[in-house]
Amino acid sequence: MSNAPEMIANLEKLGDEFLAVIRPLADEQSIRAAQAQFLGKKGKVSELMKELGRLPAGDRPLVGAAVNKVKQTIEDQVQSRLVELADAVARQDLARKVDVTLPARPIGGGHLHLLTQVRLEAVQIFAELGFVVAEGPQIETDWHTFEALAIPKDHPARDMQDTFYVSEEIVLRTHTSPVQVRTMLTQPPPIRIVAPGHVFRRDDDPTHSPMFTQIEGLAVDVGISFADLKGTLLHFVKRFFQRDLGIRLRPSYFPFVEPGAEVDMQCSFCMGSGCRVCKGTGWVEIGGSGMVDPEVFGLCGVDAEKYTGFAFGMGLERMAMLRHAVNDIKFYYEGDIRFLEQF
Ligand code: 2U9
Repeated sequence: MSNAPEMIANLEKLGDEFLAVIRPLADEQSIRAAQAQFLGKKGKVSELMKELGRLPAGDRPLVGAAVNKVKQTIEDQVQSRLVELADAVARQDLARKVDVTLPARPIGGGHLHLLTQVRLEAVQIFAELGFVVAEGPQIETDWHTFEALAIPKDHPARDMQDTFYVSEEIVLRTHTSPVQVRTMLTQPPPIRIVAPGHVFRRDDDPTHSPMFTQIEGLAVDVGISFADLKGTLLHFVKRFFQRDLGIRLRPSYFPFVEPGAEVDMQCSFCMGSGCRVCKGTGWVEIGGSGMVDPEVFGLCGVDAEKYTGFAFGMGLERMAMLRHAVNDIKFYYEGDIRFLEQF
């Protein structure tokens, strides 16, 4: 049968013992193991505490206080030993020699996506000619997308663009033309706008994607002529490709322009002498254009007796393909860094 002074002496001895045990330990894991050996459920302190119940009630507070004291001592020692160890590691780190003459590791900076670069450049070139950017919704009404451009529901031109329908009256825009429609409906001429943005068509092959990026332009004023259209497009091509390339306008049909023309430019790869890219012809197609059909003016609230206007459209993926020899449209959207970081 233990007595209080004996137990208190044993507890103090345990404190000293712990100190001796952890002094040589040099890592957190073994320090924690030693801590468990003394303070754990089956630890040495707990074993001693079992005898607490056999003491006369009057002695228990005194011994209880001694138990708390030794527990506290052990905790404090664990804490201070861990701090010592951390300090030692930090000192070792600081003592490491650093060769300040070594070249720095390169920091991989990001940059704008190729299509964003091309869009901003195109917008910049048209801005220099007095065009401002106009934007509109990608989910559009059938009316703004087709009807206002003189393409009624039974018109064969609807088959030219396979449309994603949200409902009977709501579509994903197949071109950015509804932006021009909305502009004409809300602001009087003179109008000079470019509408860059995503468009959607049910298409998917190496040169077509169900979503792609267009830039369309519209100029409406008194006395706008086909020559203004050609001058605008010629300036754009020369600036965008940074070469003295010619363009030609080939008669073609689009329901919203009259006359309409497909736009070709001299091949920027062979400068017009004929190569694989232009299939030996010296010319590549870059878009479509024309004079706004008076019927469209009527539908969009513009006085066709007073005003004339030209419009054009280009695919930005195609422009970037022609400038950088990209041969598959999917590269733009896959997010493969090996492709993207080349531009
Ligand atoms: C309004 C009036 C006229 C825009 C035009 C084209 C011809 C054209 C294609 C080029 C390549 C689309 O991205 S593409 O597939 N565009 O051929 N676009 S005229 O004419 C308009 C637009 C709006 C109110």
